[in-house]
Parts: sequence; C-alpha cells; structure tokens
Amino acid sequence: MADAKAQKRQKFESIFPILRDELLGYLKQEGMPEDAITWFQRNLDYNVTGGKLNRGMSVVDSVEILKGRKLTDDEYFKAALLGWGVEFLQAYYLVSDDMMDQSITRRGQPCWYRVEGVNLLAINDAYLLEGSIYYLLKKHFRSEPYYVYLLDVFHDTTFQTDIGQLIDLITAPEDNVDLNKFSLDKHQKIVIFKTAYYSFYLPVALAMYMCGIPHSSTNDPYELAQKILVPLGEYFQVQDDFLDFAAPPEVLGKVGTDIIDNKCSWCVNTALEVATPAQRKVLDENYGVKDKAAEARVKALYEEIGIRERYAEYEEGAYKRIIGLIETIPTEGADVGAGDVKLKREVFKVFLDKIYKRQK
Ligand code: DMA
Ligand code: MG
Ligand code: MG
Ligand code: MG
Repeated sequence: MADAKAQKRQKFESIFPILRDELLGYLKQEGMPEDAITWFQRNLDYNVTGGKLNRGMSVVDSVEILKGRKLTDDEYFKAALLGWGVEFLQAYYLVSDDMMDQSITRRGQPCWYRVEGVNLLAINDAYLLEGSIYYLLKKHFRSEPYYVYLLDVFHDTTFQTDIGQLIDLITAPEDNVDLNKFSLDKHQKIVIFKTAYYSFYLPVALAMYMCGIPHSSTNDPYELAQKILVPLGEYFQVQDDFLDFAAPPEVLGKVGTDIIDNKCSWCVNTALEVATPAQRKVLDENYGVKDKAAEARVKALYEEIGIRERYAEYEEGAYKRIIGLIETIPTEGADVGAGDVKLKREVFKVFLDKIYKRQK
C-alpha cells in the first residue's frame, strides 16, 4: 500500500525533469547566457519540487477516476503535465507569499528570497514560474479542443488567488493592529479566494476538461464540482492556519508567522469569539506584535481557550459536511452529457481523504 503510493509519486515526479528540460531548452534555443540558464534551473529545482504534491497528483488521480481505467502513456503525460502546471502555480504563489509574509523557511529550507544572492530577484523568479505554465500548456495542448478552457481556468483561479492574497494582506496591516477588523466571515472570504480555488477547484476542473466533460447551462458539472471543492479548500486553509500555530516546524517544513504577522487566521478568530474581557485584552496587547514573548503569550491564550479541542470539533464537522456534499452526487455518477464520462463521488472523496487529519 505504502509502496503503491510511493510508486505513484515517483512516476509523477519523473515527469518534472522532462518539463524542466523543455523550459531550459527554450532559453538555450534563444541563445540565453549560461548563467541565466543556470539561474532559471536553480529557481525551478528549488521552488517547484519538494512539496507534498497533493494538488498536482490530484489531477492525475481525477483523470484516472473519471476515465475509469488505466491511462495510456500519452494520457498520463498530459494529466501529469497539467498537475505540474498546478505545482508551478503553487511555486509562484509560495515564492511571493513568503516575501509578503516575511517567512523564514518553506519545505524545510530557507524561503527562496532568503537564499544568498536572491533577495528581490525572487519577484522575477516568481513571474518566470508563472510564465512557464503557459509555455508548457501551449507546447502540449495548443491543438486540443479544450485548450482555451485550460487557459481560462488557470487565469480565472490565478486572479481569484491574487484577490485573496490582497484581502489577506490588507486585513493584516503591520502598523495598525485592530482585532475588530477580523471575523470568521471575513476569514471565510480570504481563505476561499487565496486557497480554495487554485488548490482544489483548479486540479479537478483541469481533469474534467481533459476528459472532455462539457459545460452545461443547466446543472453545470463544473459548478457542482465547485460547490464541493470550495468548502474542501476552506477546510484545508483552516488546517493551514491551525498548523501554523500547532505543528512543530520540523514537521511542517515552515515556521509559523501568523501571530506576528497580524493575520486574520482561524485561530485568532476562534479565540476572539470566546475570549473573556481579560483574554481580549491579552490579545489586543500581544497579537501582531513583532516580538517572540508576545507571540508566546498569544499561544498560551490559545491553549487556555482549548483551541485544540475546538479545532478537532471543527475538523469533524467539516469532514461530515463535505461528505454530505459529496453524497449529493448520484452513486452511479452524475450524468454530465458526455457519453461515458461521468462526474464521480470518488474524485472528491479521494481528495478529501488526502487532507483529512493532516499533520503537515
Ligand atoms: C496561503 O496563505 C495562500 C497562498 C496563495 C500561498 P499562507 O500565507 O497561510 O500560506 P503559508 O502558511 O504556506 O505561508
Ligand atoms: Mg504565508
Ligand atoms: Mg500569506
Ligand atoms: Mg499559513
């Protein structure tokens, strides 16, 4: 079982060097200087690999489930390429997110902008990661009837994520900590936009397009998918917020910065909802303060209000709610008017099981 999982991952990982070499090949073909090629390669190797690959591998898993059979070599390559496209987008967001959040580590190594000699060049490196997606899509999908849909869904979810990052950042000003600006409603908006669309809807929508599932003006299967995947993504980001506080950095691969960064996190919103006036005062005085002792005080308060139990309760509730949403799809699969390809419960169940009770 563990072996099959490792093999699956290895197979997916084996596609990356092919894509990387195609991208480097373009620079070579354009006669770029050797140091530019080396820089680009280091950017790709450092930032695209080394993650959990949940998003990318979900494209392959979903295509396999939707087709209901083993993929041909060409189908596998295409599905994996789309999966790596999501991973490139993720890399693009992580490089820029870590600069804006002033984070220290990512995936167990220094954030890219903190690497000796990189600094603000990381901004352009992020653009290169994003541009790479469209180079690869064009190269391999230009003649497919669904090419424009792939472009649309990458562009739409990117724009949604940008908006999410905007509200995440302006809700957390460094110079003016005002906890009155936070609420669980606002938190929900932030997490849906900054995380759910690109991390959950995008991989499944890509798989659906590749399988030729058409849009429909009545009961659009993409809307149905989104109704399940957005809450799934919301749950995933609540986990991210909780783990920022609770997970050991050695396990998480990153050092939590949400308290010091004054973030509108699930944790602080949960604390605000139940805080006594005395506890509220502690939060007002210590949240968003650039100081380790103040951060420790907030963490102690989280423990005081029983945040771990509250989180466990939230997680059970979210899991049940999402299972309920998945069960709105008929057991034999939702007929989406595309011959033998049906939207199946398993696509969503498999994705949910990948993240349920995750520790990192
Ligand atoms: C995640 O926000 C959203 C994006 C678009 C990266 P975050 O800052 O909580 O992520 P992380 O905890 O990984 O820095
Ligand atoms: Mg961050
Ligand atoms: Mg962030
Ligand atoms: Mg986080």
